[in-house]
Amino acid sequence: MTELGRVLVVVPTYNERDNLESILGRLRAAVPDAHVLVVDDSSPDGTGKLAEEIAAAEECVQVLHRAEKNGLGQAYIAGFRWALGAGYGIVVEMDADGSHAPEELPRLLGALQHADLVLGSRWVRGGRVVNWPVRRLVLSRGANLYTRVMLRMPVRDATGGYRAYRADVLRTLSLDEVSSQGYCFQVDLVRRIWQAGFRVVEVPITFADRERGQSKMSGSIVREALWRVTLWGLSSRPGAARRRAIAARTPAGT
Ligand SMILES: Nc1nc2c(ncn2[C@@H]2O[C@H](COP(=O)(O)OP(=O)(O)O)[C@@H](O)[C@H]2O)c(=O)[nH]1
Ligand SMILES: [Mg+2]
Repeated sequence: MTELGRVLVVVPTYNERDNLESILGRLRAAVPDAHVLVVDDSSPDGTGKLAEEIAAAEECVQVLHRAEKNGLGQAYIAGFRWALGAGYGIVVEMDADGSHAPEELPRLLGALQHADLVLGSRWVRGGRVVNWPVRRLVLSRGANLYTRVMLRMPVRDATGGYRAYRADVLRTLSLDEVSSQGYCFQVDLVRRIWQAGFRVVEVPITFADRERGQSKMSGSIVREALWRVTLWGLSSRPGAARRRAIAARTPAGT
């Protein structure tokens, strides 16, 4: 419990059986008051069943089961709705695979006292990435550079998934309109929140590559991010709104 209310950590899972117990144990030790919602997309490896077993033993853990793998973004939207319905004051995003150290969460929560959204950032001074293959480093740096330029948004790590939101900020968003499925969901939310004028703060984190299980990153996730960021960027250029207004006024056939 903080001044801002109860904390819910939303942990999306797809085939994270070998990681779940460890991450939940570390989280419990690091932030004993936090509650957890595991959002599992019917993982074939039985992560959902394991989550149920943990939830039966630990009151602070709950599970949201989804019928099929529908992307990280939609799993988070479902988790956010659940969190807002249950009246939490702070909603945290954290991966299940150990890349986001629960021991760093108190620092993110501390920064939220003076911010509306806190991003755990790999790409600010003091941020680090451990053991990531070069192609992932290049992808992350490239994606963040492209995002920064296209959206003219002064954020160094808009693609990361270790964050703390004030629930009141999530409440102002039309979650129905967020159609991002994959990891571009992260860019989508920070963009909406920044454009609405809320305070977005980055705090450095050390991101370590997973030791067990497999990454779900894929070509289609990268392609979705590329076309969506391009579209958002083009539609928010100065003049774009004016051009749209002029087009709307121009009679058809002229
Ligand atoms: N529920 C759900 N979780 C997902 C999905 N895709 C990825 N995840 C989870 O999101 C987190 C980040 O995914 P990960 O594969 O580690 O991505 P990477 O760190 O970028 O390689 C992990 O906890 C995954 O289990 C999905 O479609 N549905
Ligand atoms: Mg990962």
